[in-house]
Order: sequence, then C-alpha cells, then structure tokens
Amino acid sequence: MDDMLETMYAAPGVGLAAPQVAVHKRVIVVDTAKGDSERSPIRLANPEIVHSSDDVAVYDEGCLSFPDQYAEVERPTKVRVRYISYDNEVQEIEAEGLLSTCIQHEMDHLDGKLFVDHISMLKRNMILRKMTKLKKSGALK
Ligand code: GNR
Ligand code: NI
Repeated sequence: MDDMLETMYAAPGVGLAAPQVAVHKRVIVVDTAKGDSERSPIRLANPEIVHSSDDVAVYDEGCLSFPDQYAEVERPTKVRVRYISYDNEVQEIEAEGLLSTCIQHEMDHLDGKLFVDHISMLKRNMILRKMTKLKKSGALK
C-alpha cells in the first residue's frame, strides 16, 4: 500500500486505485493536500458509499490512465464513505470538494470505470481519438 502512495506522489496525482498498478484489491489511496504541505494520505480498503448528496458538482477531472486529457465530470457534491482503515478499523469519512470527487473517481477504477464513462459520447470519442494518436506517435506506451 505504501508503494501505491509513492506511485501517486511520483505521478504526481491526488489519488490512485490498486487496479491502476495491477494490484487486484479493493484499495484506494488519496491525498488532496495542496502543494508542498505535509502529506496527509488516506488509505481506504473496501470503500462503500453509504450516502451521496442529491446536489451535484462539476470538476475538471484528469486521470493517470489518460495523460493530459481532462473533462468536466458531474458527481454528487458530498459522499459519506465507509471503509476499512490502515489499522483495520471500520471508519467513515464525509467528503466534499476535491476529496469527494477524488474518492468517487478512485472507487470507479475498482469497478473498471473511468471518468470518460461519465461524459458525452462526443467528448469521450475526442479523448479516445487523441489517445490513439499519441500512442501511434510513440509518445505513449
Ligand atoms: O491526479 C489526479 N487528479 C484528479 C483530478 C481531478 C479528479 C480526479 C483526479 S484523480 C487523478 C489521479 C488518478 O487518475 N487516479 O485514478
Ligand atoms: Ni484515475
């Protein structure tokens, strides 16, 4: 799990899900602390959303799985998430803002979903075409 944190900080990213690094576990890590302030990672195993707000917020999301591609994604503003903590305790966290967006984005990865699954087909195809081009040009693996 600490390898996941290092990968996330190195990226750099504000979140990482185990499947992104070929680990087949329902584990995500997030750290939405800004800039060079102290690291404040949260490690969540088996995260479950126990409540989502009815109101939604739009965030310009990126993903390590789609380098340099961004799109506005609408998600519930607040979520209450139950998870197993690093010390094996059942815990709940109430998240809003970037943390909320990030946890929902990472939880999607656990189910093989990506942020492009939340946007219009037109925008998704634009991003997928750009990715194909980048791959052909050899800029990406
Ligand atoms: O680093 C990341 N930034 C980000 C910005 C807005 C919404 C979601 C994210 S998560 C992303 C890292 C990543 O792709 N994790 O899966
Ligand atoms: Ni991602």
